[in-house]
Amino acid sequence: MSAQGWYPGHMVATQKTIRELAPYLSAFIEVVDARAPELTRHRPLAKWVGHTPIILVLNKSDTAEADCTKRWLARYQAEGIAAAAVSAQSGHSYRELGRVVAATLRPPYRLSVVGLPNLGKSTVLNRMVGKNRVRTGAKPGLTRGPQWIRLEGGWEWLDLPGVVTPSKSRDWRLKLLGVVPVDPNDAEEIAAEVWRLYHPNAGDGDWLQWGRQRGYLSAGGQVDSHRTADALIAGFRSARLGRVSLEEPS
Ligand SMILES: Nc1nc2c(ncn2[C@@H]2O[C@H](COP(=O)(O)OP(=O)(O)O)[C@@H](O)[C@H]2O)c(=O)[nH]1
Ligand SMILES: [Mg+2]
Repeated sequence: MSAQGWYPGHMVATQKTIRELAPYLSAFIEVVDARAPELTRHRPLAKWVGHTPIILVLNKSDTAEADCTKRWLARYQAEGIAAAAVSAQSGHSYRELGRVVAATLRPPYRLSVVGLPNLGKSTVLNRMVGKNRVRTGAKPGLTRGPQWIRLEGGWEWLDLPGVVTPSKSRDWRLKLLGVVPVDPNDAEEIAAEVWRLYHPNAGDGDWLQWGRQRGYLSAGGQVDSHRTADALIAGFRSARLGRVSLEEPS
């Protein structure tokens, strides 16, 4: 099968849009997950954007190990990559992104948010532009195209439609992070991995005990492994089980 044979049509469209818009933008804001910033980067983006810089936003930092996130930022700084750690959902430190942009670029700041699914692109954009902002540039017939949101101080945000999809979609960590859907058949395997994140020396079925203790039982009094797996995955995602990073800077 040719490389184009399986390449999703909407990705071709997104790639085309990004390539065409790049010359008009000051930078792309690439949203990644602070728990796995390299794994959740979209590798082909660097090729698509040409000379337009990419600023990394390590979002969901409220769920990552704070020290690990600091090490990532130090590493990006050492590599000359502009990066900010934020939590767009809580609003914590989202101004950091504005500081990094202002330190890196000159106004007007023409920016667009890109990244893999579910990393918080819309949440970041809403945080930066204010939730109820009227979208300028919305004209009848153009509502599905890219829309500029213009703010004071030379800030211009392009609400770019279309998502990019990951190429490494079999990685269980991308499923756990919600970038790739969790197949119900995979949930238990992922749950066992989640348990090991918090209990490195755990045995294979130990995660099921957690479900038993919480009363996740099926009709026969057996532990309900599906429900337990879902609860572990949800507990990781919300960091209710604790803040854990999945990737360390090497
Ligand atoms: N814990 C946490 N969750 C977030 C954060 N930002 C976004 N989310 C959640 O991540 C999910 C995906 O967010 P969304 O903005 O729709 O992602 P998009 O697909 O990249 O546009 C939603 O459930 C958000 O509430 C964050 O900083 N921390
Ligand atoms: Mg979105």
